[in-house]
Amino acid sequence: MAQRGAFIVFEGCDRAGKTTQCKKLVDALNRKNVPTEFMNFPDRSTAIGQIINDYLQKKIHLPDKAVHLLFSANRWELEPKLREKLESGISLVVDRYSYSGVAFSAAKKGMDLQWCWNPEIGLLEPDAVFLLNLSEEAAAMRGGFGQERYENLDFQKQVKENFMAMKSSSWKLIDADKSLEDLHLEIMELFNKVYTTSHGTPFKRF
Ligand code: DGP
Ligand code: NA
Ligand code: NA
Repeated sequence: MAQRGAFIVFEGCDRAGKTTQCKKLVDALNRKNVPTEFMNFPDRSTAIGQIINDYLQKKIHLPDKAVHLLFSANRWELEPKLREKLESGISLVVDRYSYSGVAFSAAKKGMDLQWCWNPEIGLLEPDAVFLLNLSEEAAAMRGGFGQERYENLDFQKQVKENFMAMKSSSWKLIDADKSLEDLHLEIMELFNKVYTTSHGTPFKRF
């Protein structure tokens, strides 16, 4: 049986460069013959994901708790696919996961971390979480927010605090205020450490 793939989650506030770095990591690993796939949450392509998309684009309104459970259901509906890929030896680089779920939902009034965490219990746990951290000043220099729900400064500050409150020893806090290439190299090194720990051998020799 193939050795299980590594499962890496990227988290962070909006505009930290997560999606770009996820895709660069996936490409680099595939070039080094580490079979790797990109996934992202919310996955807007499913029926549940389409409701989430309408909610984020402010086309519909939903109560906070209901929408939190939809985001969570979106992760659960893809859980069999994640499991299957990891078990077949494919590594996964995932752009947002349960931690975004909890950090964003708990930033709302009347929602707390524990309530938000409950529907996430039992989902596959990543080998590592890479938290891309960008100061407000550096983020502001990257241009304005988009038009989607949650894309405002006060909300994002609360989200960042929530990420910090959830952080555990398997999280790598990464300063995202550097060039694309420098950030990519740092992430490759970190991935190599995680891969070596879970697989016993590095994926590349130095
Ligand atoms: P993205 O497509 O990565 O830009 O994510 C869409 C937005 O949804 C982003 O602001 C983060 C937020 N988000 C991601 N997962 C969850 C979740 O489970 N719950 C809530 N409330 N928001 C989430
Ligand atoms: Na966004
Ligand atoms: Na709250």
